[in-house]
Amino acid sequence: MTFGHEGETSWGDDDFYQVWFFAIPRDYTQQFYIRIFDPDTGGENDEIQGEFNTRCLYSVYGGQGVDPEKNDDSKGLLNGLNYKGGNLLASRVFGGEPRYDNKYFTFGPFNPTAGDFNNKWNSYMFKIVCEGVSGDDGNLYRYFLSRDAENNIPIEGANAFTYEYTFRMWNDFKSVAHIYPYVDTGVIYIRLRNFDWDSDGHILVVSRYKQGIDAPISGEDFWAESRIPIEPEEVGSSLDFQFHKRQGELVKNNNVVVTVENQRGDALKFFSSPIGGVPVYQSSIVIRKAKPK
Ligand SMILES: [Ca+2]
Ligand SMILES: [Ca+2]
Ligand SMILES: [Ca+2]
Ligand SMILES: [Ca+2]
Repeated sequence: MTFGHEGETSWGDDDFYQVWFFAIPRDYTQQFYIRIFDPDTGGENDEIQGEFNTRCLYSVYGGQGVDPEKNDDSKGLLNGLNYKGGNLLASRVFGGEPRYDNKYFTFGPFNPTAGDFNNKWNSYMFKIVCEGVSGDDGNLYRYFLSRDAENNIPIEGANAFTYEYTFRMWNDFKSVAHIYPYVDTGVIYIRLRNFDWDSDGHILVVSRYKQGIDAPISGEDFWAESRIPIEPEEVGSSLDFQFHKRQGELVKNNNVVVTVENQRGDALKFFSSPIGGVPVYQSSIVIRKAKPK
């Protein structure tokens, strides 16, 4: 979710832009595409304020300056820093465009080697920025990193991550939203920050070690922050952050922002398919003595 920058942060977007990264594994040597579902602001899915007058600029970057591990500014966490590091490979502005309403637009093809190579991940890094350059409405959209221009065909071993995720909660009571941050070696605790949660339910942190820790949520137009300790048993696995809606009166179109960092300030990557599967709490094994006969 990204709002036009003339919007109000109380609608759930703290900074009116969003940065996402794609990591393409080195062994993938074909071209690829970045597909955007409902890139326009208008018609289906989007959130009107007054009349639809929002334009969003999407920009794709490759080359040096993209990799957030080498260029801290690239993360897009702090306003005013140059989060546009890298070479501009493609860009397009969308206003209200019925042609792309509730449909896909495709950027590309791109060559993997046009990315910023990261040795640790053995991957080429790309970045896409969506900015609400005018207007005040909310733009809901979805990215798909694809092998194909016309269909969503995933690239094996690729992933996407962000340092600050702005999204809309479900518009029903039952559905639970999840993110699955991966806990790498060396993590002692994580810092969860959330913005404009509108006191909508609760955040539950589940792992194979945690049965469910409640994290504080924010209300209207402010950040809440908490520290969650990480146990050695959780290193090398994914956490499950569950976003449960408040029951009773439905909080509609609840747009929120969430960030998760480790104790060094490095963001944890959110995987759409958690590594090692969705974590399941393992209750301690009860060792029973054999019954005396
Ligand atoms: Ca739309
Ligand atoms: Ca408007
Ligand atoms: Ca949209
Ligand atoms: Ca909100």
